[in-house]
Amino acid sequence: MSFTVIGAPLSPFVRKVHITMDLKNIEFTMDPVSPFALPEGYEKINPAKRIPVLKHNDTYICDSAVICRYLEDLSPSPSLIPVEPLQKAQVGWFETLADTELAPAITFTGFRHKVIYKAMGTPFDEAEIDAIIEEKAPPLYDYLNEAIGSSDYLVGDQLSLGDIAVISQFINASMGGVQVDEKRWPNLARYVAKQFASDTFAPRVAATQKMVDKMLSAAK
Ligand SMILES: N[C@@H](CCC(=O)N[C@@H](CS)C(=O)NCC(=O)O)C(=O)O
Repeated sequence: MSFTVIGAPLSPFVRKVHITMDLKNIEFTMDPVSPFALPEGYEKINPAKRIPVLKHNDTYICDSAVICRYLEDLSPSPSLIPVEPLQKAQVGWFETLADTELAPAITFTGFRHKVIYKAMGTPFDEAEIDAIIEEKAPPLYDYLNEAIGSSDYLVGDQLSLGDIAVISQFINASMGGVQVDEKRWPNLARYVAKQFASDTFAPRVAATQKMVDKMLSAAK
């Protein structure tokens, strides 16, 4: 079986797939593709023109959520999606919340503009971006703060795809200076800090920081 992950390692959606594959001990090669410079004909692989895409032998599978479910079916251990229906639905919901709400609120703002556009020299209005984060992030933080409570995991008592999706967005956002105020959202701030320091995420945080530092210093 041959697996290739097509995408940029800085993408939180690509990171979700990498973490899933690493936890499941599935070997893969990387085909680096920037979402800002897609190769000609990429729409034939993914008409949504997004990364990641997983190439499994000769077949392309699009969308990180679909890819991670495929990997879970192929290699169920360790389980990242519970079998119990309610927990499975909750994991799916936290993943959807991360991918479709947290991403535009904190990653496509805090990371894309304050890191990528800065590095590319693309002009943007920093105050406008801060205003979007200020408007969109707090209701999501309120919800997540309540959901996590005093637990270390969003669902049950073990790491799931829900945590991987949520923390992946926070990793990118943190690179753009987006922080969770620990006075306002103490549970969420504790959870994010603890996950950032965990064996699963600490190497990703360090690797992402290194890539970001390199990009920003090359742009100076
Ligand atoms: N739902 C997709 C979202 C992937 C996504 O938005 N990826 C970004 C990069 S982080 C992208 O490809 N953006 C290209 C664009 O916005 O045109 C998934 O989970 O794979």
